[in-house]
Amino acid sequence: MDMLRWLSLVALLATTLFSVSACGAPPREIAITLREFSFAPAQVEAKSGEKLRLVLTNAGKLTHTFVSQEMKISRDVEAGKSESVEAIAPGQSGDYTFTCGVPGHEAAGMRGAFVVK
Ligand SMILES: [Cu+2]
Repeated sequence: MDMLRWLSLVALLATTLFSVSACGAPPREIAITLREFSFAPAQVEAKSGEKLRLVLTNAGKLTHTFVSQEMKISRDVEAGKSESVEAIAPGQSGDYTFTCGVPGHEAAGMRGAFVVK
């Protein structure tokens, strides 16, 4: 086999392997810290339909929750603990609010948004 043919075969193989691995791509990890009374970051950018893994860490002294109706997430996070939750970003661009569901916490500032592009 001549060199050119061999190189094109290698290129084809590399392309195939790349597309297979891209298809099973792991979710993008986003760390969000919860405390009295905020989310940090309060704005999270995502692409429509993007696979995400949210790592929610409660750095506060009270239990907090992470609630997103559109992304079907409702997770309690005890003080000092971390919770990991997988989700798919909405298919349509826009701002999607997330909040803490503990009474009074949203009003105190525990509110943020996914900004989907
Ligand atoms: Cu809270």
